[in-house]
Amino acid sequence: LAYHRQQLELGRLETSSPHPAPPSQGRLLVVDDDPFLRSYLARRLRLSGYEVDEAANVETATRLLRERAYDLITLDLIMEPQSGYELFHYLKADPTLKWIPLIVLSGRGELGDKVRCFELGADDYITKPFQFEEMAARLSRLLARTKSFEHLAFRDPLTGVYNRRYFESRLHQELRRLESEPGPLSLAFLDLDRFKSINDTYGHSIGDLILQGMAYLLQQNGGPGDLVARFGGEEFVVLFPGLGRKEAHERIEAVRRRVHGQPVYRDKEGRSHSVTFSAGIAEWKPGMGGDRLVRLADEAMYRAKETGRDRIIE
Ligand code: GH3
Ligand code: MG
Ligand code: MG
Ligand code: MG
Repeated sequence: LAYHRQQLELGRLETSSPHPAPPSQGRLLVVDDDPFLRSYLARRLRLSGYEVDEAANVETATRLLRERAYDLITLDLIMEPQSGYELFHYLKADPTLKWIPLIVLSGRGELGDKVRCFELGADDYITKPFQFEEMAARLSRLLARTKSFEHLAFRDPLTGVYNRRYFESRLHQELRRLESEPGPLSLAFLDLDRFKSINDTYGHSIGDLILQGMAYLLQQNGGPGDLVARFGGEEFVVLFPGLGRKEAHERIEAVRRRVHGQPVYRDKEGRSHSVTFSAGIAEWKPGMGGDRLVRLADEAMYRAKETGRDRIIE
């Protein structure tokens, strides 16, 4: 166990940069038609460590929401030509958007508006004028609660990468995005080779450490837009938005070489062994559903098994 941990530590040292950028506190969307309030709020939030996008109307907000994932939205109610209520209807109709935390920031203080917003799914309601500090404190609390909930719901507890549930919802979201903006998207399906015999020979806890190391390497080698998830027992998937199958193949090949060359466990005679995996790559084509894309990658992975393992097939 200690030996394997040491190997993982080495991997970490190699790749960690000496001056990492401070992590973002989250990506926010500020929707307000008042340019002064909007830029004031955006500037203060950026100074507090958030990444902030601004939208002056509902149309811009919906476009931004299709293009990228947000951690929280602040929403003005009185806007032209569509009111903030229209954005509620858009968000709540979409399973991938309906749970984004939302704070209403409104000049309307009537009880009826407040109740209606909460009924429509708002998480908080702040009336203008407001003090930035109070608003930021409420926002930070809401984000923290959402993050811990998402961690439980969407992460695999053993490896820390996304779970299958999250992968499937993101795949669905990416495919919808491609309907309006066509582009490449590829998927890799990985399965560790002869993993049962590693478990049988060295025990389940060594097997668990190897799964953790594998997840770690996949994330280390990924680009910023890639999504790594544990699909099942010793199976991982990597979604590559914006990449064709050749580029996706190259990314996974880099991982294959690294895993292949890295001694992970020692047998009783003291010999070092590495773990290998077989992978299949599939590229999305217009009209293809998510299930079919996964099946194609899985079928390619099986061909990699049949033709000798430790390889990648498109
Ligand atoms: P192949 O090369 O054909 O994929 O052979 P394999 O042995 O990897 O395939 P098989 O599907 O027969 O075995 C998968 C093994 O993965 C069986 C199971 O014990 C192991 N496994 C699944 N989940 C976990 C886990 O969370 N921890 C550990 N340690 N092992 C796991
Ligand atoms: Mg307004
Ligand atoms: Mg398997
Ligand atoms: Mg296997």
